[in-house]
Amino acid sequence: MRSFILGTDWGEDVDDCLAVRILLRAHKKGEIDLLGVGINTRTELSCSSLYAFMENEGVIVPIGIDKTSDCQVQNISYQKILAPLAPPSMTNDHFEDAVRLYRRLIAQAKGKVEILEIGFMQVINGALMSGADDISPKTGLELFSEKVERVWSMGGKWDQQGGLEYNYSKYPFTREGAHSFVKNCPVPITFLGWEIGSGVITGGSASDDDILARALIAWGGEKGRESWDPMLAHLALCGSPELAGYDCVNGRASVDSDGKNYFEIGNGPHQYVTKAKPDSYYINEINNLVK
Ligand SMILES: [Ca+2]
Repeated sequence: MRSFILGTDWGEDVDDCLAVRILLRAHKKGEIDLLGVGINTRTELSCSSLYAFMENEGVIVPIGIDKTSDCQVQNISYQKILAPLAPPSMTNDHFEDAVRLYRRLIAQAKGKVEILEIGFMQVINGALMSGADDISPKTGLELFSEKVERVWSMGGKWDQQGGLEYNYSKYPFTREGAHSFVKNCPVPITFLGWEIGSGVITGGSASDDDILARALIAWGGEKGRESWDPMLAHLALCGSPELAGYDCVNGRASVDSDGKNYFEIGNGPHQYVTKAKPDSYYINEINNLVK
């Protein structure tokens, strides 16, 4: 069975809720092993709201959080709805540091691990650049080389050289994380860029008593939300661009220190996807996975 770790900027945008649901459901059905979820943003309600969302899905997996993240989440509306459903007095302090979680899950995995990133890159980069510690005598680079099969990243804007996208450019620490990770990662990365999910609206068909609908409404997405993150989850679960309805462009990607992305087509460890089907195809696929 394929094993996954998920990194999310939980709380920033509501499309993360759709992606988390898709992965939790696949885990619950025994289709994948979701080893854990690392949160790369930080509010007082981060971990408790994610825990409550998992509990509502009927499956809890380990949660970690970047305890030093200084992002300023503007709209925590769905965290406010979810957090009161968590056990009383649960705080971020009850959860592991996200870089340690990544190291531990990768080191302890029996086989290969795939990592999905639907938010900022400082945690996965922190894990990659980490040194030996009490978890493992191996460096992050050694752990990734030996145990990580592939990274799936929602980020970048690949229909133009110098594209600028939120996850890779929002804050100085996200720019540095994306720049370093794409440069140093020793295993293949598949990118799904901003241009893929833009305008593809999903989630609006969730019934009113569904916690997902309540999260969408709280956030301001009554009719659904653009599908960056659930499209990456769907792509990763399918396991290849072709099976998920995409073509791909192969080569070598880079992200500069300003967060702008570039791509050199040819032989290389990277690929970004382009749509091979009309938007209605992806909308149906994702709505079926989250309804
Ligand atoms: Ca996200």
